[in-house]
Amino acid sequence: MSMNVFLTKNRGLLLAYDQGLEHGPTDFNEKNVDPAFIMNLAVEGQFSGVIFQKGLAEKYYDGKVPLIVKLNGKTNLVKGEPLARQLCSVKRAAEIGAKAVGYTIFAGSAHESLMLEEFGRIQEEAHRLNMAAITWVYPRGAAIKNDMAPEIVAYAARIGLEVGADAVKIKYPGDVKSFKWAVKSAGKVKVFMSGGPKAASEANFLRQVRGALDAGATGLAVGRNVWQSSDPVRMAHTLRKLVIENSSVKEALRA
Ligand code: FBP
Repeated sequence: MSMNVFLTKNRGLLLAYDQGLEHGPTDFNEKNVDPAFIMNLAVEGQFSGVIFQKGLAEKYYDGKVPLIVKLNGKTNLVKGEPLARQLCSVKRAAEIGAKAVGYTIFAGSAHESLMLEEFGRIQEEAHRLNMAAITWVYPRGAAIKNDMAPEIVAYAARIGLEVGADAVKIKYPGDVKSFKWAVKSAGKVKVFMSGGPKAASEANFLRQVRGALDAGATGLAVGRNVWQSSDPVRMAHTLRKLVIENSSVKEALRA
């Protein structure tokens, strides 16, 4: 299924806002705790898509930016091997207006088979309804010693291809060469770099994004590095220059 609705010049910049479930409001401040603020940011920041859980999408989605509904999720209150089960049907996501569904697979978890099986079903349903299926592949659990190790990141990318995803969201392992191998391992699947916690230096974060793009990534799915920024709209425009306009870090910072 095509990711085209989320792409400009074959690139995409997605705004992630499912952290309220994954981490709780500890990630938020007075402004960004309000999903309406994020919806406005998605529009003003000219994002290619916005990612919400069902609850936020039902109450706050305004139809102005393509929607991805995240179908599974978990809190961080439960310890042990990670498992995130389906919380919203593909049909319901389509009714709310989603053009794609998102689903996290914790590869390497003792429960990974449940998530692989669930995603398999979701992918088929999504494609029947003409929607793209995006998977966040996060290697995690006691068996995973280092989720940023190049071979683990490449494995995550390959899982996206094997399970029939249209796009896969993975972490940046820190260098272009390793990410290039991950992108190659993903084959025809579009690869999105996952943002991560707010970086100490904005320039460093931009350099990582530039590295991911140089390695062949389609784009970036980012949350905290934008909405925790002191000027989220400016940060969004800087990232847009980098991702969509393919500019250098220097040019993007000048804009
Ligand atoms: P961020 O850019 O804020 O990292 O968002 C990307 C994301 O994948 C979210 O969709 C998700 O909630 C979060 O990261 C998962 O974070 P963690 O790696 O801490 O579980």
